[in-house]
Amino acid sequence: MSTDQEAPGGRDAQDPLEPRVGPTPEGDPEFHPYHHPAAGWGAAKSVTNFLVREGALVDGPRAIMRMNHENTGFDCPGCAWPDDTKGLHLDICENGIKHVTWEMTRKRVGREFFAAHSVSELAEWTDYDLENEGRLTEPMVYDPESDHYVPITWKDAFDVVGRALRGLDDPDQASFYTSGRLGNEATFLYQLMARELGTNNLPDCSNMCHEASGRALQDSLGTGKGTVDLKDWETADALFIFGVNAASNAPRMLTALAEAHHRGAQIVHVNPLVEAAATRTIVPHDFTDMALFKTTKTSTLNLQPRIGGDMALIRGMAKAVLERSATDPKALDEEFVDRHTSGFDEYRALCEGTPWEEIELQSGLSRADILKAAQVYGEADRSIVSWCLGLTQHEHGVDTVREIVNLLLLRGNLGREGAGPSPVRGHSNVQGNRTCGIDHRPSDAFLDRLAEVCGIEPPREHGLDTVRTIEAMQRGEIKVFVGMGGNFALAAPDTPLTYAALRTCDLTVQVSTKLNRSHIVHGAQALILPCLGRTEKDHQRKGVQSTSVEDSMSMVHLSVGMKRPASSQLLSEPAIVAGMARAALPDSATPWEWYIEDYDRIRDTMAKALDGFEDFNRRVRLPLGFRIKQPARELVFLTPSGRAEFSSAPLPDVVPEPGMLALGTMRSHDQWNTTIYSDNDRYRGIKNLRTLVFMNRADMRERGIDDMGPVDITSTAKDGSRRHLNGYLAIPYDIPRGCAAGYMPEMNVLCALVDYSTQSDQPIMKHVKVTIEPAA
Ligand SMILES: Nc1nc2c(c(=O)[nH]1)N[C@H]1C(S)=C(S)[C@@H](COP(=O)(O)OP(=O)(O)OC[C@H]3O[C@@H](n4cnc5c(=O)[nH]c(N)nc54)[C@H](O)[C@@H]3O)O[C@H]1N2
Ligand SMILES: Nc1nc2c(c(=O)[nH]1)N[C@H]1C(S)=C(S)[C@@H](COP(=O)(O)OP(=O)(O)OC[C@H]3O[C@@H](n4cnc5c(=O)[nH]c(N)nc54)[C@H](O)[C@@H]3O)O[C@H]1N2
Ligand SMILES: [Mo]
Repeated sequence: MSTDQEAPGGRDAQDPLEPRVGPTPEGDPEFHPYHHPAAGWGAAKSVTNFLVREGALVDGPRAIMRMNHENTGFDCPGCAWPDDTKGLHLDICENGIKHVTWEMTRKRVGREFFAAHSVSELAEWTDYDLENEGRLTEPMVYDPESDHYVPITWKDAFDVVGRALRGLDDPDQASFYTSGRLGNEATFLYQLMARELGTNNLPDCSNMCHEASGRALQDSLGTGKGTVDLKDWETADALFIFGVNAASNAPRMLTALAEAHHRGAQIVHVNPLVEAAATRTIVPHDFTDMALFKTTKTSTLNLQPRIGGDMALIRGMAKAVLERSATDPKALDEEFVDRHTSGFDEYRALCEGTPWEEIELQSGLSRADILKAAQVYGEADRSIVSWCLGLTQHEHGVDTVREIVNLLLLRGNLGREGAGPSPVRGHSNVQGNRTCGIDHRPSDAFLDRLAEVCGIEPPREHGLDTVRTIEAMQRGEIKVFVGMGGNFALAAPDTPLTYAALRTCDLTVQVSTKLNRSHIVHGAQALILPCLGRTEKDHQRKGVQSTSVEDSMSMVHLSVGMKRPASSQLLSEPAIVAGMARAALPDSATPWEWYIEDYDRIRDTMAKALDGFEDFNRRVRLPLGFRIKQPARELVFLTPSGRAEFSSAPLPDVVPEPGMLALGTMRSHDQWNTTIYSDNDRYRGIKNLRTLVFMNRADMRERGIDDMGPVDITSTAKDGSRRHLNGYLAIPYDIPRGCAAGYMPEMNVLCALVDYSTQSDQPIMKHVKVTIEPAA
């Protein structure tokens, strides 16, 4: 890989030419289109192989039975889909099991490992091999003399952090990253520490994920979250699923889709790729279905827009509703629109003024197809629209989500059973992180209350998000970077530039469970602080502690670890935050140590400081926990007009320029973000290959590219700079012309840091402008 325009700060000789992420292939690359249902026996086989590989055949199944059990088990860290409320199913899936097993592995990375391998040597390893070494067992510090990580005591490690933070000229020289699996209690303490120090520099994985959804829903409805819950999913007449690969990334949604199909609901999938969840499934945990190979359809209509074409499709659906309302008084819910919304006239004029030709061109769909979707919507009494990254990681992510709300408002699909917006969040507690204060743009109301309850003076200036943190590092303005989970180096865009940025720091601290790239790409000083995983027992002075998490549908419940920790030296995440905070803020009046003795005490403070957390300790112990109140669900809109706001944004031009393609970066079935389980992608028919690009066969022919032939990919950024990936294999796939797709995190090399959305500041990871040519 090379960039014509060198990344500022230069590149270190020890960086491999391009990130080598996946495992060394076990055989030749294969591609055989997949024709089986999602989940079922393929999933069962894949799980068994995984349990064997991780040596977890004994503990694994026992732990899995305790997953997602109302308040007596641990919350599956695999995704943010809510738990089954009826308790009818064993509420688990293939990828959840893999994720948990990955944490419970018997493999360990101890001091002997670090003594045997220098950091320069580890830099040559693949990311798969790094993580595959197993669980971290004790705190380690980087020793520049020997280029090895060496053991350090917890006390000394906290002193290193404390000294670095105390020595800053300005607290804004520190940046505190969070990856969305951190429990609510640790989250609250973490943001408290940052704000007590005096900074709102709290970037998080949301900045790359659903920032657009939060901002859009906040602007439209005054509530930055979805308004529906699982019961609504069970009563909707129509479900519209945009831009999510549910069979891989939210597999428990398959159950909801199968149930919806059973009761005759309409299910419309909108995705440039027809993903496995858009066909049929064997309900993953329904053993009768499994035994009988009984499959259930999970779709009634599939639409394949061009990449970025969703907003035009939704505009077309809205236009059709309005056209129909001329003859059908029930097409539009005028009473709802009059009573609860603002901006309708302008929006109606916009829809009427947008010609069908433009809608067809920008969506890549025919008018007839758009009308099919509009008909489903028009005939359903109750509709839910759900979406994930296929909609958010675009320049116009905010506008598209607001367009969804526009469509819902037209027919009063809000504030009643079976209807509303339903974003599918990513990390298992990413929504809880935001609720509990991980926000680089906190509201004054939030800060006022924090100040009053916690007796601190929080800074008022907005802080840095993920992209802005990397930019500030490039300018040498960030001295200390703390990663509370996650793998910042590999997850962020513009890989070589992010590496160089991290290396400008005086100190990088990574709180992690497994070895990853962010330990190898580090600042002048570097710490690895190993923590308990969610499956593990957290013993503190007052006994075994539990933490709380919030799912995609705003349910907050407890998660209790049940396994013996991977090492006796691990600390819990709340304890690590408290340790760093005490070292950095020796005179702090916050009772850090007292909080850690009993997390109920943290929850008591949270109950006072956070909206919707009244009586937290009692309510979180209710059988299914509790639901955070959603004002918009009650038709209370905390917007300037006090009403739900229609937005009237022009359609973006998403048609690729001649010769260019729009490339979406996405996950394979066998990976969890930067964690790669294998180089197979079962549902897309891929074996032994990650360095690939899915293309339309006509686009391949036009460029003289053979099936599975090697290609060079070049992206062009806003500022004209180019980035390359060479020698990828082109897979002929059912994807619209002008579109291409491939895997993150490898393809982050193609995502320029400057290419972030001006609406959400999210990196534009689903619409990279590329050319693809046969390999030179
Ligand atoms: N097993 C597993 N589960 C996970 C994760 C994981 O890596 N592995 N990651 C978790 C996280 S953090 C997140 S955020 C979620 C991510 O869940 P997803 O959003 O499903 O993630 P992606 O794989 O990025 O895939 C997005 C989908 O968007 C489609 N797409 C691309 N461009 C467009 C477009 O312009 N329009 C439309 N309509 N669709 C488009 C792609 O074809 C793909 O199906 O999953 C979470 N759950
Ligand atoms: N090109 C491209 N890039 C993307 C995306 C994309 O679609 N395309 N998606 C973006 C999205 S949606 C996201 S969310 C980010 C993901 O970004 P991150 O959340 O930063 O990355 P992960 O891969 O989820 O982090 C994995 C690491 O988390 C650590 N870990 C695991 N469990 C625990 C735990 O319990 N506690 C702690 N402290 N650490 C733990 C392990 O050490 C593991 O190596 O990537 C983003 N990057
Ligand atoms: Mo995410």
